[in-house]
Amino acid sequence: MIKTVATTPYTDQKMGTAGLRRKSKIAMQPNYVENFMQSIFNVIGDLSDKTFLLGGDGRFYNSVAIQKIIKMSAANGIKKLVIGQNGFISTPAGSNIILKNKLNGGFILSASHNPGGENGDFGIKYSNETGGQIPSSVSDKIYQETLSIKEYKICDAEDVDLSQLRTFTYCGMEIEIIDPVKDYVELMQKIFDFAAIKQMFAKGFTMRFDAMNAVTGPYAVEIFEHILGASKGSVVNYIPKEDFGGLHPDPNMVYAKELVNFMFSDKAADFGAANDGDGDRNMILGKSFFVTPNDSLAILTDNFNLIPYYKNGIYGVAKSAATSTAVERVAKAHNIGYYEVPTGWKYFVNLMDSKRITFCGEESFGTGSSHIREKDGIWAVLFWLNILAATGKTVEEITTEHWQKYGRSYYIRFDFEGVESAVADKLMADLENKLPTLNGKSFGEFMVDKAAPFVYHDPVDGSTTKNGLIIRFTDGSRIVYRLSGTGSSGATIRVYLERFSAKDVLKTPLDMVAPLADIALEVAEIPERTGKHKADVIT
Ligand code: VG1
Ligand code: CO
Repeated sequence: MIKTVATTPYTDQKMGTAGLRRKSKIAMQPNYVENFMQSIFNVIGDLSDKTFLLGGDGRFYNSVAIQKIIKMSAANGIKKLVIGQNGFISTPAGSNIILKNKLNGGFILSASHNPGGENGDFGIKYSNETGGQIPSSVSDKIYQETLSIKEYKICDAEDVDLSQLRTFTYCGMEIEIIDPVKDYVELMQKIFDFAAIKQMFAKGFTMRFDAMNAVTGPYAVEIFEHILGASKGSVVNYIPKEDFGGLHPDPNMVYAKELVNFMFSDKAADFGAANDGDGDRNMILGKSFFVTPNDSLAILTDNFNLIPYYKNGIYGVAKSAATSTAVERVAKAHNIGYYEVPTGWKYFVNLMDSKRITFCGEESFGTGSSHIREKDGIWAVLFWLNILAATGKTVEEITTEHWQKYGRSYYIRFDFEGVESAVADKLMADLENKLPTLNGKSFGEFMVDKAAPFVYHDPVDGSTTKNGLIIRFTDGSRIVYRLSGTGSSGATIRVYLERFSAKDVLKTPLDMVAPLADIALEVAEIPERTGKHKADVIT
């Protein structure tokens, strides 16, 4: 039943910040998924003793791709696949399964926060035995392999029925179909004080969780409504849909509009939250109040001792370079380790494995801890609920008290989307060359302290990664520039603006960073080079 099929390479199968992401129509080309998967298998080598996890966020084309991957896994001699029922598993739940069952890795079919559907994006994230996504050294090898691939192996058999929980043999390979929710729920129950949260709901606390028609719906209904007792209907958009019901499943102020409008209306719940397509991102809202992911990371870290699982102490905390410095002040106050890494969760994995950090986060609505090796949307929501239950305070009170104690890093991200790749690359290259000339220069009240590329030396594997350009000012303000690595066409220039204020903590972020925005656009010549005078997305 095993066939060897001749193929020719695609030249665009390089993984980005988190796996391979392409327009669905690109991924649907003949042998596209097959070439990519065979390249991974070739790089791994002997597969006869390997067990992998397989699942996804349920987006368009997953149901086709998953059957291809099952048949190829069998043909390539993989020992066993553990598959989420109906092909579903969230990215954090998948990481937990890999770690808990000591699997050799896993494949999550998701383009994460990117829109889905035939005209949206498809993606594959590849994790290894750490439970986290592979380092660039491995993805580089896979990319090289995709450029010379000549054939792939596939088992010529019927599609597998993924709807029943069972273990069976298929084409000589063992398959176990698992409940994607159960183990994840058990993990959350080990970490948080479910009894306290349940009591808070019993007293009338209200929440709205927007699953954005993506993978977290079943997890959220089970945890928030069934177990914790949030009233029925607290979880909205909870049925995963192939095109996410047309939503852009990116939980932020722009794309989670329905939730934001509700939470800023007079009908608002006490607490609001949303997750992204594959369940690793989170947005936190109070009544007419938004918590930036930067502040959220700082607040969670500051309150670790309220959570049963962390109350004996935490090793340290890390953030991506583009994330605000709010958590740095918390790390100093608690005298714990503090690290700054390039954008992408894979850079946190070594720090967690070597017990340098417990918490980590990114400005892009990602927060997590060493309970797994991916960011974790529902974990962050439960952490907030646990803080609210333990303190009896509101989201707004927790956050403003935090600012009063530590000062506030006003923070805004500008995205300039759909820029021609050559234009974006040149802009970044020219800006990098210009950086040394900016040192000591003044722009109005802001004086440049240091302008340099961000270079990370991994303390565990010794690798060096360069990602982004940073202009730091003498007052602690920062401008960070980098190109997105998750888009499926063209380039997105991200400009991250941060301004610190020790005392003045109740101003409007956009007003506070406005002078930095002017400097950022001017220095990089964004309007002249891209024709854009305004960002396409402001978060
Ligand atoms: C973006 C975010 C980054 C995040 C990545 C994956 O990458 O900025 O912080 O880790 O998406 O998130 P980029 O290269 O486009 O800036 V997910 O939820 O899409 O896996
Ligand atoms: Co995601």
